[in-house]
Amino acid sequence: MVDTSASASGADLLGLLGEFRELRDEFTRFMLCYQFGIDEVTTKIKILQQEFTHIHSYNPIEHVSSRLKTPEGVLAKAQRRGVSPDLESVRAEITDIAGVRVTCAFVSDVYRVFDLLTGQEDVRLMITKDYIAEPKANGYRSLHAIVEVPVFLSDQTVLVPVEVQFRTIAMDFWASLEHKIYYKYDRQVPSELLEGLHEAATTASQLDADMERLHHEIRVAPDGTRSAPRGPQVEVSDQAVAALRDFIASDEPGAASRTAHSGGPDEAIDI
Ligand code: 0O2
Repeated sequence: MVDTSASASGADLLGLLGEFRELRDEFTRFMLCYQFGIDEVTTKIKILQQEFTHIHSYNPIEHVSSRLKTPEGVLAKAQRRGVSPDLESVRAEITDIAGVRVTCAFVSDVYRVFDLLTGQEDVRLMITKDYIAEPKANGYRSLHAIVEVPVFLSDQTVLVPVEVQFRTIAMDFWASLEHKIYYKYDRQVPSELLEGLHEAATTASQLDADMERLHHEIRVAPDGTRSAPRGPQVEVSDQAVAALRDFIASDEPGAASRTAHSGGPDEAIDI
């Protein structure tokens, strides 16, 4: 005799396993898009950093870091927020799954990098929170932006929100300490410590203002000229420039007869 109940429960189990696998694949794809969003934004920031160093001989970015919320963290936040229990709603309402932090030396650089990133044509600025202009009650300062960037997959383009926090070194120092204290005291921080943190935030803000002023003074010489630029990482040799000049000239009328008399691109030229 065949045990139908056993085979039925076996089929149920297989169905359940299949469903579980599908859900895992869907959640993995969902999370992966946020990692790609982080990669896109991080690449953009690094390109700005390198281009700035080459063209303007100045690096406005000290440090770039990123974090992807854990899948458990995403669900916990969605539940706390009362988001409808489906991934589409989570996608629409939880905008800090992907996070990038850009640390600059000076406040002016914070705004400059923010403008350069959010001004790019494939970056859509969704939300800005300027906690530098208006610090939080505890003293927290940073410039937050939720930006949406396109991620090109093999079969579709997905628009991924990424939270980008722009801050100075002093703001970052303060925020890391405040974060540690907050967790050490399990969010019940003694009031004298809160006061101390607030004072430290004011000191950090003053430090930012002083550093900005000094930075401006050393960048601009007494005669109004900018200080000597740092050497670029990519060197274009005199020979390469001469070769480029010959290359461009080769397209001009009469170039053939000129090159017949020239010693070629490797010929030594005094510049
Ligand atoms: P984590 O692990 O750093 O990501 P929400 O993002 O919805 O929770 P809100 O208020 O809508 O909260 O967003 P907001 O104000 O833009 O803050 C988001 C993030 O900014 C936080 O993320 C922190 O990283 C940072 N932040 C905001 N306020 C403070 C603060 O007072 N102290 C410190 N140290 N960091 C702050 P998470 O999700 O809290 O943490």
